[in-house]
Amino acid sequence: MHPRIRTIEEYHAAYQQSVEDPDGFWAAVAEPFTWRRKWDTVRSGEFSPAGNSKWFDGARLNITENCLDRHLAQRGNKLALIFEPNDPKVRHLRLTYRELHQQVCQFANVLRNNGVQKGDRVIIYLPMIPQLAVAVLACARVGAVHSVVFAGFSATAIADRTNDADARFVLTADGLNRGAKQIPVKSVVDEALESCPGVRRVIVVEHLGWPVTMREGRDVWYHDEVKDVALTCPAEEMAAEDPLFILYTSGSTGKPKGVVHSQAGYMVWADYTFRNVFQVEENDVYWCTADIGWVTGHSYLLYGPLLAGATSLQFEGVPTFPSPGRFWEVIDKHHVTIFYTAPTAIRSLMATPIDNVLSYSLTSLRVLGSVGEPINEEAWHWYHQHVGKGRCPIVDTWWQTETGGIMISALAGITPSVPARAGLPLPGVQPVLLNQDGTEIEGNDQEGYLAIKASWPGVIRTTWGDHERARQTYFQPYPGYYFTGDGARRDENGLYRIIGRVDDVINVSGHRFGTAEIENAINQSDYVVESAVVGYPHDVKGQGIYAYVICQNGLPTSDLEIQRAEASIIEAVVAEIGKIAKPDKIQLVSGLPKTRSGKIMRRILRKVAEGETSNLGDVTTLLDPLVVEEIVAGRK
Ligand code: 6R9
Repeated sequence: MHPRIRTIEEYHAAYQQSVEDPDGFWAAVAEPFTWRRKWDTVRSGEFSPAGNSKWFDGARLNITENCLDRHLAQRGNKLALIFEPNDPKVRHLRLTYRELHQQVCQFANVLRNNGVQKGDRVIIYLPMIPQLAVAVLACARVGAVHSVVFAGFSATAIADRTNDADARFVLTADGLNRGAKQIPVKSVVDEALESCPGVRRVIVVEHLGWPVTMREGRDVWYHDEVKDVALTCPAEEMAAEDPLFILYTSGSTGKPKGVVHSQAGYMVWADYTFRNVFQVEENDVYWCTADIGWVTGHSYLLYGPLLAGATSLQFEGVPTFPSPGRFWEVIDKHHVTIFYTAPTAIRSLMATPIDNVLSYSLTSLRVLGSVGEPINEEAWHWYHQHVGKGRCPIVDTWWQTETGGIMISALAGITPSVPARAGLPLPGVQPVLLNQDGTEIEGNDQEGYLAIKASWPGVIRTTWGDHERARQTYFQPYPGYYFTGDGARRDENGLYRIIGRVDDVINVSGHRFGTAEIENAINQSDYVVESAVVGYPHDVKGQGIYAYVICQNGLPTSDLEIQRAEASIIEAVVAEIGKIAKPDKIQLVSGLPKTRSGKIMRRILRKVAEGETSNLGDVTTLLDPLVVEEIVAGRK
């Protein structure tokens, strides 16, 4: 394995070198990878004005040679992937590095035989089964740009992403298991592709053995295609800055944007952060509970662990099926040593009887991780005491789809791990707190907008098809900095505490949604004239979605009318985005609080949703102050 930070002194030394001599620092980190050709420059490009960071430019490589081929000599028989199915009665599956290498090569050959070429975009809408991991790596092997769409998104969401990425290939399955539910995935894809004329080929993996409609000339079964292909597949040689993947994520405006990551920088960043944050050892069994459809699954279920030659567990199911002890049962069953999950999962399990966790030994655990949203102190302590039995350091990892990997976090057992603090920045990360006017706030015990001062290997390269959008979102608000969209506090010891989004993004169970995106969906309902969506504190989800909606024909009066309107609103959101974006509360209103210039005063709507109705601030600039009284009175 590559060298790793092992003491606090080594952390400080590495950090200092990464700031003073970034080229030397990152060249040394990148050295042990398999390169077809080394780089000409370590870092180039700029944040401002172009927003065009480049890392290891001139280098040539294939990331799957680094995830798989280079481990074969020493770790060929080591487990790469452990797959734990949704139903505990179904036998688990284990793949060694040699077996995973072969499966990826076979899938890659199937892609090539079906016309996939370097640079083509491939949409992957697969459940959390081994073929999802294999398919992602197969795309990387042939140089295709994968774009995984979480298999809970709606047909409309798939279609939007497929068209935005101009993808001609889709990989999917017949159906999926999620707890007690089974969902017909292929039929969702069929519906989506009615509005995607560019798609030429759909490759379908059989998982549940369900009947599906196969469209002649477009759809093929994976098991038919894989029959006669070779067991090896030469890897495509990629340039360092060629795109590796697109992952769509929500912002404060418009449709989700396709965040683009590149080959070399992303690889170095995923590997470096994985090894150092989790302090991975050769015999660890590592489990990240995120779906590969989110960035956490990309960087820390798949790429990071495989680059590091670790054993990664992939779980198809949900934390509460068949019982709320499932996570802990899986940890004991596979002797998991490092466990990485989200605060929302912890909170939902905390709410169930404590015996669900106390009846498992959990003695294999060594390191615990958290990601996706701030972890509240109560959840932190519960996790520490009942899961970690007081002896496992917790790494609260702050990062974003756009950052490619972890930015601020404890290094397990090395740098301080304090409840409700993400902690210190990783080497290479220079966080700053900014004032509204963009000046840096010096010193500790301070709060401001969180921005990053210098480029790091995993920084977003562009938003697919629209570089200007990336520039305007991340690099223009505060020239010279990458703007995160989060607010943060630097405590008296210099540890960072992430407060939450400062833009119109809501974080529901660790998943990002733009308020505008949900409003657009709600407005698709025939009942709706206008809507405004805000987040509010939610015990389990972190934030819940509160929707204020003005209906056609004024306020409905009968219960039946209200129910119909609400059902139609929910249906619209499920159809446009998916069940995960369903509003938690809907309040039908006759008007929204607007300024004279017509701007909705979200501050007021947020306060009402939070229940802080006694202190609404200044409402005198409102066009119609009476609206506020009605909204307060009708609060859900
Ligand atoms: C990895 C991931 C990013 C947003 C981010 C922030 C929130 C993530 C956090 C956290 C506090 C943490 N966030 N990790 N907030 N503490 N440890 O979640 O990416 O889906 O793009 O979300 O999530 O608000 O800006 P992504």
